[in-house]
Amino acid sequence: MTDVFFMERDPYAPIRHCYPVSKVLYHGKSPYQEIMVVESPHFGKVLILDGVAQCDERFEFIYHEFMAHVPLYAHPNPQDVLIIGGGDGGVLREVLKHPEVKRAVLVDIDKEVIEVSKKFLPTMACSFDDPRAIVINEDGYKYIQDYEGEFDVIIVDSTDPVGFAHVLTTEEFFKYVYRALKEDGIYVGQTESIHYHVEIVRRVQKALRKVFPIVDLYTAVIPGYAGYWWTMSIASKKYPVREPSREVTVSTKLYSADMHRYAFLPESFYQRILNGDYSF
Ligand code: AG3
Repeated sequence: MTDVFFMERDPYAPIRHCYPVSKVLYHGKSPYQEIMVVESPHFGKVLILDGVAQCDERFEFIYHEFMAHVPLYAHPNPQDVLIIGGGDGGVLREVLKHPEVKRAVLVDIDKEVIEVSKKFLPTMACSFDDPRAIVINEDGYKYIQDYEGEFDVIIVDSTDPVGFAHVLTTEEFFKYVYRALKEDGIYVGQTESIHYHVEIVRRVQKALRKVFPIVDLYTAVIPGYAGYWWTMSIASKKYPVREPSREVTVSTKLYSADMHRYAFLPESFYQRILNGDYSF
């Protein structure tokens, strides 16, 4: 074991994760953020943006599978998919496992995250050369404003809602998402943990409810994110989301039809979170 550690700077969590580091593989600064890739004995390579661990080789599959397959299987025929953020390529890899997908547009503001991921995280950034992948380096908040009725599924794989990522959790943004979706489209975004970030979860859920007729919350346990019990907010124009709408055939490590159902919170707990009477 090494004596060198990386201490995470999670903007909202009341604790700090500390990763043993055997090697710093990359450390740089893009116009948008500080980018780091370290090798940690238990986790493998870890991508760190502005001091916050985004994904690690060991457990990234959990987050990426649930971000991609819950909306894609709730939808009966997802052909056009938009990913905002997700420059490490993990969500893109999962999205492109669906043969129905004809086009996956990935809009990440920071080109350097994609470059660094291609170089150091090849198991995640392995699908950028797929002919169905289109990569655009632009601000997702601006990009989405140009589209109407274009996408079946929109996935927002953003950093925590601070700085340039904050607008991606506002009602104004969700109105653009609604417009950019086809008339039966589905949105998903990562919305932090239940116990350390419940106010953020509630705020985003309320904003989504102002815009979409069907809004729900599902969760996955992510060992690398402080708070662990991580939430994903989903909103749909037409299809119910708690069940897969077609047979699950893609190969995964954790996602499956019964895990899809299990990921959604029981109604009573969900209502407590929404109403603000889950306090501790
Ligand atoms: N994006 C969301 C990471 C949020 C982590 N936040 C935290 N630990 N406070 C992950 C990018 C993976 N593609």
